Amino acid sequence: MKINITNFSSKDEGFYSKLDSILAWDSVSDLDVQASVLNIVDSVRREGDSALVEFTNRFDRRQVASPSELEISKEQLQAARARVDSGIVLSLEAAAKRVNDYHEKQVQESWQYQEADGTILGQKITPLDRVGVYVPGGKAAYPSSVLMNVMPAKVAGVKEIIMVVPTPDGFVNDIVLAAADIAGVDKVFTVGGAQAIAALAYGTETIPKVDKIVGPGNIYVATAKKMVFGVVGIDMIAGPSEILVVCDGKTDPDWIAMDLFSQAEHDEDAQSILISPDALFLEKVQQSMERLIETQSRKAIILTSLESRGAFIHVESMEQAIDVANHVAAEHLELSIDNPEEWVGKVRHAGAIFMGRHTPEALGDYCAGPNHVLPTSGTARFSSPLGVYDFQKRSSLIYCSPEGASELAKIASPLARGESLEAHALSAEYRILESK
Ligand code: HSO
Ligand code: ZN
Repeated sequence: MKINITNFSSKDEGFYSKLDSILAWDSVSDLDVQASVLNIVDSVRREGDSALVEFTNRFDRRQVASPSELEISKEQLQAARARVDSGIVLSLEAAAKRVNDYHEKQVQESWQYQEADGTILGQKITPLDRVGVYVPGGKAAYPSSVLMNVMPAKVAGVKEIIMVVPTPDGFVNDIVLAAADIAGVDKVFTVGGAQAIAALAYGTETIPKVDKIVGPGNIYVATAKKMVFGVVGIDMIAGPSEILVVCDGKTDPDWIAMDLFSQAEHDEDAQSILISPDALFLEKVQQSMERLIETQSRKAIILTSLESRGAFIHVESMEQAIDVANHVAAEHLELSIDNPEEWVGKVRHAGAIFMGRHTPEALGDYCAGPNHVLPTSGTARFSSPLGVYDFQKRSSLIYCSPEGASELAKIASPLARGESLEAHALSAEYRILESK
């Protein structure tokens, strides 16, 4: 079957503006959505459980009578885990172990140093007390995302992890519950949407108030997260997933076709881009895609994604391929080339860099170890993958010896007087030793 994918070349006139036009992603939330989310968030903040139950019954088509029915017990999590195919459980356990081991390298330690006069300065690291993890329901329910959001919080030492997951028509995915059990989630509630975000942000009689909310969600969830930011911390507002593959033309075209499909199958808005200095290779991948699409269970989603947002870009050289990759700042960058270690130093902007022909994004999505929650929509220019550092915070430490205080006061006092803050000046000056 023919696939109409945008094809262009770095030699085309206005190349970068053409590129920018296919990257453009409008993430501005809709005003109607904002109005309804504001109403939901405000009702849950004021009325707590009663509003939470009412919205849950309305939006998820449930008949919850008492808020206590919203909690999934530890026993229910274990029962779900027992129902899941043992091969899947083993893979979840193996993935959890690898994700844990990788994230342990990210743990930040407190530090301090002492100056000659005895003054001590430092930084104290403390994990967050309580975190909420939002897990989408329905077709976007990814057990792997449960691991990726929960494991770094665990490694950071977060005391309590609360997971929320919508259960439309009462349906809950057993593999998601098994993943929650394996990752060590403390409490699970079957609520979703903006009402779940509000419940986590403000607390209700049943849902404990958290300090930070992480995890992906639909437009209602994203809008609610933006709204409660400041009351609680949030991770990021993720856009559709993207992959950019740079290939020298020597990888099996079927492999590259499938790597592009693997991103496209996530949703119609996902974006898959292939860049190569080898024009003939681009044609071969096109042929592979046209043959392989027929075998795909998510064919319709893949086609919409590729035809609306996909692109093949022919460049003059590998240098130029990397320049374009830096311009895109993709969530996932595959360097499907002979010597990725020679080129990786030139990559400045990418959420995750997959090095070499044997490193498809799919392995990183599930189990290599690094996090799959990554900056999207070009935000890799200034932000990083979700990690342990998102669940730890820093406090500054200052201890002044009498001599140290006296010396610092001599610096501080003129500055305080320059700002006309007399109490500051005096507070510092009282500590000057000679003046006593
Ligand atoms: N590629 C997705 C993560 C994922 N893939 C979950 C499969 N399951 C966003 O990085
Ligand atoms: Zn994926």
